[in-house]
Amino acid sequence: MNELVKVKEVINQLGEIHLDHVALACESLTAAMKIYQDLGFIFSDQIEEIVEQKVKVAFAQIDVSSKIELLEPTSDDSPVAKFLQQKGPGIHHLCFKVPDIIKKSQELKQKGYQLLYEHPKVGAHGCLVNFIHPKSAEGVLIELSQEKK
Ligand code: CMX
Repeated sequence: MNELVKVKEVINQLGEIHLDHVALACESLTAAMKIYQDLGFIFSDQIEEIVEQKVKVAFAQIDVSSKIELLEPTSDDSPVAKFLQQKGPGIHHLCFKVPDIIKKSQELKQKGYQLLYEHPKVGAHGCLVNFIHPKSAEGVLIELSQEKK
């Protein structure tokens, strides 16, 4: 089987959901960025503030569709500040890109998952986002994100 056929087979198995980013909570974006820059990753020039989530974020592409997102809290009552106090820096959440966040949230609610928001909110890059509470996902905070249209 040649490489192109293998790649097409994998793409067919992926369906309509894929990993968008792995988010890492840190005390300082600058210090955390250095680690991944030393590994060879390149961050987009822009550090974005997501006012709604009380964080500053920096992204580096890790493959054709996925990124690392570094998260630094902008205030003491940010969910990321609370996470850092409880657990220290480390992996904070996984984010999966979905084509229709309202449809996906409804499906998941019907299956008994606890979604954080009744309606999606605006996240990084203007995407619509919602989260599955870690208590209903085996201890992992899962973000769902839909590209802005
Ligand atoms: N991953 C795994 N477990 C987590 C967690 C995380 N990121 N955040 C909290 N928890 C755990 C806590 O350790 C705690 O566990 P125990 O009860 O066993 O001690 C439990 O979940 C409850 O945590 P809490 O902080 O006391 O509870 P809250 O309900 O106040 O907050 C959460 C948890 C997930 C609702 C809150 O962090 C939140 O709203 N997160 C979503 C928003 C967010 O994280 N925004 C930043 C990302 C921005 C972006 O990328 O767009």
